[in-house]
Amino acid sequence: MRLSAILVGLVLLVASTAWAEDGHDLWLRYRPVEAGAGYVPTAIAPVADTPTLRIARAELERGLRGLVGAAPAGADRVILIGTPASSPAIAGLDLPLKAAGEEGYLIRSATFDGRSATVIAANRDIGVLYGVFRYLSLIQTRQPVDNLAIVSAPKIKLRMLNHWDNLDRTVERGYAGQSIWDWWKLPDYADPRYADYARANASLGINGTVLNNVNAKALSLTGPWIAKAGALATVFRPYGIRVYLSARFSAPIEIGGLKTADPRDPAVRAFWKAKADEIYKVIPDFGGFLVKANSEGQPGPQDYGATHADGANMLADAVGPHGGVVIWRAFVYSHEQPDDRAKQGYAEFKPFDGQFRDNVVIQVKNGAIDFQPREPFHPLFGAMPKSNLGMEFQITKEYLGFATHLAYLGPLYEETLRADTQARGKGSTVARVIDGDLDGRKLTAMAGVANIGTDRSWSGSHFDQANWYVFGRLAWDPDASSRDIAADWAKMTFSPDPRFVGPVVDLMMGSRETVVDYMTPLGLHHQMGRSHHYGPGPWVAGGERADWTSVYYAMAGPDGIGFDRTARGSNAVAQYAPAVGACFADLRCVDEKDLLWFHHLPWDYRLKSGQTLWEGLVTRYSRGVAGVDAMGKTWGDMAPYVDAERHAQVTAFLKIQRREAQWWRDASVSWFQTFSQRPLPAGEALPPQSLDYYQGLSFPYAPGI
Ligand code: BDP
Repeated sequence: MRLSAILVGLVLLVASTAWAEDGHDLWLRYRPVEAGAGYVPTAIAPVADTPTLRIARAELERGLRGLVGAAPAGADRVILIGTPASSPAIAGLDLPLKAAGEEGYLIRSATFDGRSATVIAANRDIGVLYGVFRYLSLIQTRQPVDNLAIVSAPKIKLRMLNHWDNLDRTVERGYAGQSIWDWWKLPDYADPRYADYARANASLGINGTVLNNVNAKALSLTGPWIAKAGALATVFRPYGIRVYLSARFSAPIEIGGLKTADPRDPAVRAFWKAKADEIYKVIPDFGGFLVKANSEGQPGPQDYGATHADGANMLADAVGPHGGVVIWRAFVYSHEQPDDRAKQGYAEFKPFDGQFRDNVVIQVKNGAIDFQPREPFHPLFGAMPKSNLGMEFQITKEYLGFATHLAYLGPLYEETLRADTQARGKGSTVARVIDGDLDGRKLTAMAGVANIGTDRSWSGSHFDQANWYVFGRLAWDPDASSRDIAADWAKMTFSPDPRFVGPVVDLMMGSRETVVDYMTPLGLHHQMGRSHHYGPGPWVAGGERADWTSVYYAMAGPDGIGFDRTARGSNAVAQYAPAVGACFADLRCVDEKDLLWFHHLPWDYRLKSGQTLWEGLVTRYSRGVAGVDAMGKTWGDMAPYVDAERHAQVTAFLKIQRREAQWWRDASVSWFQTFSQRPLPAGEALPPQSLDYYQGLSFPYAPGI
């Protein structure tokens, strides 16, 4: 009796731990498909023994075993994987592999040795690995695999993560624990997580990673640290991932014993050449340098009266002979410059179009300020046809509620990529600028500021994994639909049950707009708490620089609210193609979602709804709060489809988000009402606390700084 009770207990324990999930498996869970789903066990034909093909084969085996079970001996279906060079069988099929390019793949249904076969072929091993992940994802998302004719190749060449990881393992704007790079134990010990990380990235086609913060330390370029980076590069290599380092521009002074870092100085140039040679000895496929120069106090060429082009080209000449690139950030602005911060990146870079080396990429943030919940696209896109322009998105949610707010960033990325710069006439989308199509550029890039850390879930929350995922998918194909990607992710990460996928994809697709509503509706921006950027801080003023305050951006006063970027104001609209700028400047044309980004308007200005601006603002804040309520309700209904552990975490985080959305609404309404001097619209609740209360809150230990 007692023994059987123990046994039952044990069985229950095993069953529940088998199904408890902590998110560590990401979208690569490979749980068994439902009986009757129509997938059958499949044998894998012998595969050539190269480092990458070994990984591809192991992945295929692992995926198939998990999803459909191991194939019995003599299974009548077989999968062939490889390249024509490594597999005579694949060479014999004479496949049209040209379209797959360097990194793409082809998946075909065929007959082989009288058996029905699936062929996953590529020109290079890495394409085979990408193809294997794609094939498995078809089963994971329950698509038919019997009659396949897929060709896929990435539209963007450098698809990379930027880690803002410091050498002490803190992560700037990181909300998922410590840095996954255990620098202290490197290079001697390579944590198994590094391979898991590479595997997850390879499943998306990400092929580069910048290991350290753009606010870089010169130390990371010294011998011992190059060795550490080298150990990581060794792990990542078979997964097709190259390592890059952020370079501190003043390194020649700090670690080279020079008096200057002037890019025109021969000794400085020699320092960087020698440094590049030293790195390439350890890391022969080193990707290159990422540089933040003359921005937010970082050193740069302008300290010596030289230009961004001088600085970037000097580094490009150092890494160029080794095949490396320099990624030079356009996120530059200075508080000594009185002009609108939104104009400064364009003003500093546009004049140098055509002066950067071929192996330089100018990396431009999606918008002209800084990763806000919503920004119009950056005016540099389309404005530098003779330069390589890359995209920088933020995956970590510095400005969208850290790890605890649910905000799927797919729609944000898609909104930017689909925006029409009209630079070469209609249809000149940002996607076409950065995939090189618009101006025939070959070196193309898309970077995402990573949200990865030591947290078991990698990203600090389950839904934040979707942001890593959608970033990778869009870097492969910037024209893909964020809704389709959300559906794939939800099926793979949680459940393919349509009763789950439908509501959850809708929830995800609306989530970012909900955050915009309760934080910064109608084109408001930069209204968060000072320095840590946590919570509302529309009153933030004074301090070391005006362009780090909220009042600089909202310009609220008794006369109204919003930043006038028309010709009457800063004239930032003039940095866009004429038709685009004219629309932004015209109240009849500009989308209301960008209204206060471009216009300063009276509180009684009439919105399209007929409400006054003040009423519209308040109702949008409240709509945001209601949006979180609705997400909570939907998620509650999803309990039958999700394991208890992950369901509980998402539920708890949604409660935090609900409370903080209310706080954003109440604090913002209280503050702006001091200027509008108008009552709240009928039915709107008064903020429960005084403005003093909201202003008095302080968060010295908020994460991410
Ligand atoms: C801002 C962050 C800051 C970064 C900076 C950058 O607040 O921590 O260093 O961007 O991109 O968003 O360089």
